[in-house]
Amino acid sequence: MQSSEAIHPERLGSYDQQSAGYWLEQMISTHQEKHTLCVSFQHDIQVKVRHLTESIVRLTVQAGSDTDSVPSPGITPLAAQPFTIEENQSSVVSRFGELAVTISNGSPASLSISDSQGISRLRVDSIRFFADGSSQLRLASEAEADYFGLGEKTGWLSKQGSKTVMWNSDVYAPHNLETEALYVSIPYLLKLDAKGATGFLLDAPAKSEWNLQKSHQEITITLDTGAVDFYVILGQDAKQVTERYTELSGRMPLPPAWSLGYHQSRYSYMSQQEVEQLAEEFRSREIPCDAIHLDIHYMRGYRVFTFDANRFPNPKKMVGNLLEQGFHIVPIVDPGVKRDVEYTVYQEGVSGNYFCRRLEGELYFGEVWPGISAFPDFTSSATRSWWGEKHKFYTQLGIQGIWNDMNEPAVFNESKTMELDVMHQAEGRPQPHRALHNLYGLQMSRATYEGLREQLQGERPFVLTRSGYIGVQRYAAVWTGDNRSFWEHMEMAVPMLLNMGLSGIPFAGVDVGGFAYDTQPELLARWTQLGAFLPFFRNHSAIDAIRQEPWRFGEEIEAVCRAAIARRYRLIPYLYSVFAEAARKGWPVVRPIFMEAPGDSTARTVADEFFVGRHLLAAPVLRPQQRKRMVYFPEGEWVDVESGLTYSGAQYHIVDAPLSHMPLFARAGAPIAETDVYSHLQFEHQDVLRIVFYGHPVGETAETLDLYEDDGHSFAYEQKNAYNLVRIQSKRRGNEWIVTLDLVHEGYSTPYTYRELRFTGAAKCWQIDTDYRQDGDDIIVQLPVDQTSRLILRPM
Ligand code: MIG
Repeated sequence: MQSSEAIHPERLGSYDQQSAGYWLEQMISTHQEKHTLCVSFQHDIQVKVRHLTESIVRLTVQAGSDTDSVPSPGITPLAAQPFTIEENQSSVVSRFGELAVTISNGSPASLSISDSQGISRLRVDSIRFFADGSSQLRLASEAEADYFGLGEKTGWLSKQGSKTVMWNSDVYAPHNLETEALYVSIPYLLKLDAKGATGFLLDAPAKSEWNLQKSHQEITITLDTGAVDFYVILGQDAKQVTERYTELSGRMPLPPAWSLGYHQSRYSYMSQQEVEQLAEEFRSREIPCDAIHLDIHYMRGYRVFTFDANRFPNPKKMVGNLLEQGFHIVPIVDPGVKRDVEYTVYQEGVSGNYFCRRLEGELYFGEVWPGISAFPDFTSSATRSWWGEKHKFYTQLGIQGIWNDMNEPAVFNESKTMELDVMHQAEGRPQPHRALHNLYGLQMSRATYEGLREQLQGERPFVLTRSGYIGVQRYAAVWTGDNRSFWEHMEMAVPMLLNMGLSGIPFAGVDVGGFAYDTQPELLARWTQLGAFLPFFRNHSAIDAIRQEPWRFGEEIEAVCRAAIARRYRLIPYLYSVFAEAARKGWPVVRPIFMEAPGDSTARTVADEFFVGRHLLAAPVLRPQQRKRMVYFPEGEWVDVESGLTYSGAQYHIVDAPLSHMPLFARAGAPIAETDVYSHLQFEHQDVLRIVFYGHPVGETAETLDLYEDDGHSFAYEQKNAYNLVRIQSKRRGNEWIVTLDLVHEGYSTPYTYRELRFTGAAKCWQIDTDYRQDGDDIIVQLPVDQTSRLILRPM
């Protein structure tokens, strides 16, 4: 006897899942709802267009007229603006500011976004919906366009030719060119072509697959579930688009100064005694260090919000003593809460209904370090406040920084994460994990940041996270997870971090020295030199790898590492100003060469050098035994900050790269702010501020440094305007070299009374119209901090 199952539709052979879909096609009607343009299509599909600024538009495409896709928590909502509309038989055009959207009727219908000159910048050729709830977008592409961004990905700087998956994943290994998903998902592309720069941001917390590999003609994006909800951002160049993109995704608040210092970590420093000895070692060896991280062994049986009393008998004393010596302790906090009925965090989580549950009501359990564990539902604000509140356990000990790991979330099972049907409450809009997976890390770091912010009474929190989504920079710095001690992994770090910067995450870094695998002396030296110029600078190694503190490989390597770390500390006033720029404008701290040389087509391909801010060009050494390297310099002149040798730009040069230091170049004549090196960073004790000009400017356009200064630890900069912004400009006017200092904003009283201007090598060829002193060939001028100044240098 056969049952009805015998004629199951999917067994009949004619069923083809692909063809079961339908396209966005056949426009039916248009209407306006306040500042939203609504266009109805066949199959009950609605396209909604909202112009958010003169250069940013949001488009949603979804089935059913009564639902309306809501921006995810990755987005900082911007209100829709009024627009004009033109309609004819075959298209609808909406326009506001620089941007127009053209919806062209047809089978399929297409969406084109064009600029004020009417030039199409981005075209969605088709959108297709499948019966299983997935959908696919095809973006038109052209051979001359190039793509960047996509957040934390392996591979080259250009994303043309790559295939990638947005699905936050705990990937211990491998991190190689085929690794499609890592810990952070930023579904964002920056397109560069002759017309300018264009951003494409897909707000999809569910899985999406991006294929830039098929051809140069199209990009396909397949979305597992949910509405098609995306933003297009227009601009002239990468800087402008990044600034606008971060209006949408949010910007980093200023981190505490200490977090810009050197961090030492290991999986794990096992005891209080070991941590205290480590700290002593840094101070006695005179290697600057600001933070020590505690990995999972500080806890009692991996229970978060506990210390193991045997290994860490007196955490309060330890934290206090170390703080006095200028070390911050950063303990790891994972999301999994051990299922232990005698553990208060577990009890509270259950009774407060803070953990993820199935739709039917039972708790979800997964295995992680503590064994069977429950997982907080960070999509709910009640859970976030509870979790944030729990951090009193740490803040009462004097801790100001927290390290969030395993928050993809990682689970020890085949899928490596939570089951897809586990529910998230999402503030009254419950959805399964499948739809919200990529939000988990973002929402956990948000809970952590907000909790710390409340408890630290005006001090700035530091949060480090492994997982994240659009906007993670609002709450945390990101490190790129479990790399290995391979030269190739150090090399890969550069394009990875540059693309993260373009994707809105300015404060990011990689495990210096490499996490897994045994590092090598020369590799550690070169990696420390590179790390010193990456935004987040932490040496970290795995439990089974050899130790890799800076002194582990003898005196020569130790001296190289010490010098590299000290170099960063010397440049902190410059670096901090670049951070402040990232906080104000969203520009990355480390930038691809093309970002500061938009017209230069060679610059677009350079993936093994980068800018720190606008004026420092770092050329890390990425090969063993390499003592020279090729460096591409964009237009202008460039001065090797160690040797003083000058290189002219718009060409490659071979430069010396001795083991002692990484090749670093300053834009000739541009202001670079430096200070003296101390064991740790404390702006209130900084007694020298030096503005150094390496070489002299060649062009008549002013090169600017907006020197930013504040106390480095409080929110007074935000709440009381307690900061200084000094605009320092340097330029040529005919034969003369003119340097100006303008006090754009004064609100912070510096510990020093003079700023020292140092013109390196200038005594040989320049004379200056003011009091100065000479140090070798350098000219030194002292300027009182409260004075606007103008200096003129003339050739001798
Ligand atoms: O499965 O806490 O990426 O930095 O040392 C390993 C132990 C869990 C992964 C993190 C790594 C950390 C390690 N963690």
